[in-house]
Amino acid sequence: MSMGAVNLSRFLVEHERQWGIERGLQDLLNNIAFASKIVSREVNKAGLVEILGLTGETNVQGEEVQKLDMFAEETFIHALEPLGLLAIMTDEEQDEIIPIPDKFPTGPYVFLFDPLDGSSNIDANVSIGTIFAIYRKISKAERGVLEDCLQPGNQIEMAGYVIYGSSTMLVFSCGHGVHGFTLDPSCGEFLLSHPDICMPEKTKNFSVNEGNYFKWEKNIRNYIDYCKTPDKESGRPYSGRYIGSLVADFHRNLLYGGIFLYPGTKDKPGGKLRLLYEGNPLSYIAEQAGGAGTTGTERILDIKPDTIHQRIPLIIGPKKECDIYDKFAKGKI
Ligand code: P6P
Repeated sequence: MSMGAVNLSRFLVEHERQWGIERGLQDLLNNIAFASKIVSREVNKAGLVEILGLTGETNVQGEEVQKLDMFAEETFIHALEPLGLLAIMTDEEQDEIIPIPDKFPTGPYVFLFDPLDGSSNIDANVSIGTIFAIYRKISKAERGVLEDCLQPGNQIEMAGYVIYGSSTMLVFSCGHGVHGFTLDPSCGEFLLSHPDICMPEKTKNFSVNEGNYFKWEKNIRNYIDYCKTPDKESGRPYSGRYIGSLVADFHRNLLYGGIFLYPGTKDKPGGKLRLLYEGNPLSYIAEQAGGAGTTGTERILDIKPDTIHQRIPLIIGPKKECDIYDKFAKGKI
């Protein structure tokens, strides 16, 4: 018999005893879900502003709506800062950490997020996403400080992403597997649609911007050539699948089995993607689903961040495939 519709808050309550999820963490995730519903509504009407002349608030102009990542950032900040759950926040759009205003109480958690990754794709109606990671405050300060935002990903309490695509999905983990919820706009609830997501062990796709091919070191080029070399036993050549929107590429590879790569280049050895807002949360999800996240020389989650906008080479995929990548990167193959 079907279990009936299970919404996010019921899922969290049902697993509270079994997983020991603190009520504060549940409240935080429920409010992240709330904020993402608001963002989803704006993302889904972005293309209509011109046609319908949607003005909404008096100050909404065409160019305002184009700044969806600013809208998303404000929506998450305004939804989460009054809750008395956060000590500090920071996000990819801000140069500095975001303190909790004095008028609000603080709490034990640290919220790091990328409000709307891939937003440059919105005009082409490509799926985009919000990515987040939640840590516990470690400093003695009552209101969090920079040190609280520079923890390694192996300290993550909860992480996830929201993908605004053909449907809006929230995928998260709090250390007990990966679970996906699909937004039912007719009732405004995220309903459990993908319990216990496991990343297939077999690599089906490889996702990389091959336009960078001649900027990579030889070892990296050798791995990409390996992905394209026919080999019956390993199922190569892998299919090339690259959307250019991280959350969309990651989500497809999580479900279908694939390796995502944004290696460093000779001019940018750190690559393009950020450790705090992309590398750590998505590597955490990948590991919880049985996969891995590596730079080619070290486990992403073990990196001690130096700065809040630090970039790292990001390779995420099936564990076996990431181990093969590491061997190529180290020149062992
Ligand atoms: P490139 C989008 O701009 C983004 O930040 C990620 O979503 C995506 O994976 C990457 O950059 C694409 O970068 O250099 O391949 O266009």
